[in-house]
Amino acid sequence: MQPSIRSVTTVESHTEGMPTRVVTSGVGEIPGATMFERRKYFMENMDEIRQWLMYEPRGHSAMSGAILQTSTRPDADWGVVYIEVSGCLPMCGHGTIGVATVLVGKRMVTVVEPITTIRLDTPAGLVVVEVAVKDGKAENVTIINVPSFSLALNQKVDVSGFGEIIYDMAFGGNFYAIIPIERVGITFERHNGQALLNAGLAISSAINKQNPPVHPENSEIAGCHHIDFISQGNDKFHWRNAMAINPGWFDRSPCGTGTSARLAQMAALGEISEGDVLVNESWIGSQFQARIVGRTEVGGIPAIIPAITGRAWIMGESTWILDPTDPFPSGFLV
Ligand code: PYC
Repeated sequence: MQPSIRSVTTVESHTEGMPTRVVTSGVGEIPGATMFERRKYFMENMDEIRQWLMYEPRGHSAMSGAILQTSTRPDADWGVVYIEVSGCLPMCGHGTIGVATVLVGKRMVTVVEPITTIRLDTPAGLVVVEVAVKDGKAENVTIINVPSFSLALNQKVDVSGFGEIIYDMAFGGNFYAIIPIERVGITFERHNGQALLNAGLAISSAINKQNPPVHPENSEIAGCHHIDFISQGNDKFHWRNAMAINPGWFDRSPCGTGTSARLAQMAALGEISEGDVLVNESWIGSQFQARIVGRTEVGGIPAIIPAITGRAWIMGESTWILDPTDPFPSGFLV
């Protein structure tokens, strides 16, 4: 084997089509007293590891992953720092479903049938995950996500090339601008992908200049990099979404934090309540189911506790090395 200046092991999974490269060893304990601090330290001092694992030629323009950490809190089993091509999200739903499936599949938690409960220390707070297990295998995963809320309804933004666009801003672990797709004059069809991504980038850039959202309890969570173009499916609880994410890719999964934000927005509009199930479908047609399992408040704003259910599959395992002569130690994006 050639000489290596770095080596990490990963378990490769996908959640309803969206990859989660789960880093199981080689990064070590990231400094920080909380997972939010560890995420910050990682972004400021170790970002070359994210670029190395997410960008080409080891990843691709829609790559995503999660670094397993020891927990910083006594009530959690594992800690997680989420990584993706765009940076490090405070919380990632599809990533959490991938992590839980890997923890069960690799027996990194005590596996109990029919339900294995895993408590994860994430940068956005404690996330409890219930894994339905049959014959030792994870069949589906339900995330009890962080409190999610509608920050503002009927906001107006002036977007170059589109004029005034009306959107709702909601939080589900990240901020999401929710926009019925017809408002940008584009239909929900695969050949319109690039046009939707361009619209999403123009809208998020305009929102971040004119009316950037700020989390009411943590001003370090700010800005909107996810535009959720929605289109009704078969009935009022079945929706399709094209989730356009900076710098220009679609979530292949229905987006766990985006589905949580959408559930919070629907709750604020009185369109859904306890007992109803939202079926949220991704750009590639895969689905999450979402339910309201509690109510609370965040910084004085009414919030819901969302439960998001989806499936993930383990695809393989890798050992990544970095040859000192490799001309692309931080990868590249084209
Ligand atoms: O599932 O929360 C999610 C997510 C965020 C970005 C990509 N996936």
